[in-house]
Amino acid sequence: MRTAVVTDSTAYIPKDIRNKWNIHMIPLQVIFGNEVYYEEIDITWSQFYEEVKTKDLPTTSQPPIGQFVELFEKLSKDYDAVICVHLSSGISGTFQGANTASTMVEGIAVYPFDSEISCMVQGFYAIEAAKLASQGVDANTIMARLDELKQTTRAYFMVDDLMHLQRGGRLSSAQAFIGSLLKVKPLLHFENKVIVPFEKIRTRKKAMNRIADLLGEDVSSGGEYQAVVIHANREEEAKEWRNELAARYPNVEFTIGYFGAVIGTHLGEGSMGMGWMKRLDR
Ligand code: MYR
Repeated sequence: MRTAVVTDSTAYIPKDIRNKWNIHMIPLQVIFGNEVYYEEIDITWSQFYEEVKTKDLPTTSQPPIGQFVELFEKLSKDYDAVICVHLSSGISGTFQGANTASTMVEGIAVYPFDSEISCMVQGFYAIEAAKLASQGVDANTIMARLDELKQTTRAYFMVDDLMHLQRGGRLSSAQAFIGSLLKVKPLLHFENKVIVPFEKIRTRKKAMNRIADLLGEDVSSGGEYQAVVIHANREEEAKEWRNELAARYPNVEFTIGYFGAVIGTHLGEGSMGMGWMKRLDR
């Protein structure tokens, strides 16, 4: 069985890695007034954080169904199946779009996977899927392995200004609780596919230390982990943090990722987070 792997742009997998593992990418859109940009194609993360300095705040949009149908039809010429790994269905209609498109194509079996997260943590799933597909592992087995990985996945992040999440309607919590968070740096995470506050923490440094401790709890249970430090235009700070983390957890493989244009629209510049998952035993 020949299985293709598709993900969306919010996985923020660098192009050379996508090319290496033959991962196809469908872009989401970031919209400034009448100008529509396909992120990762028309606009990089660094260009995006420059643009928002001078323009009205943008909005975002999931890919149109036709884009999925077109890609699936193209892939059906060379593949029997396609696994498509998407950002959490609780924050975007992208996963649902892939589902709908799957009913509109023939000659290829489509397996949409709800990563229940986003950014490079979603990217880790796509890369693992692509590695397995390149070994000839069938699509059902790959989906089962991705579900296994989900049990070991965690991610926490903080924002500088909750306004962005509130404005986009992506913070799921009682209004009163959100009000009480405005004076602190709440640590956020995903629960049942949506973003909820995890803990109230007063300073950025304390929040980063808390995330590092949470990683430590998981790592101490054994197994090999991969982790990604994710930043919104704070590359130097992310590198410093990664170096501290790598010294503290020498058995974890760390990479640096970013909150690109679409996710950056909803989190705002200065956001920082980390996600991790166990490596598959092969
Ligand atoms: C759309 O318009 O469909 C895209 C909506 C994206 C919402 C993004 C909300 C923030 C996600 C934070 C991810 C953090 C991962 C570690």
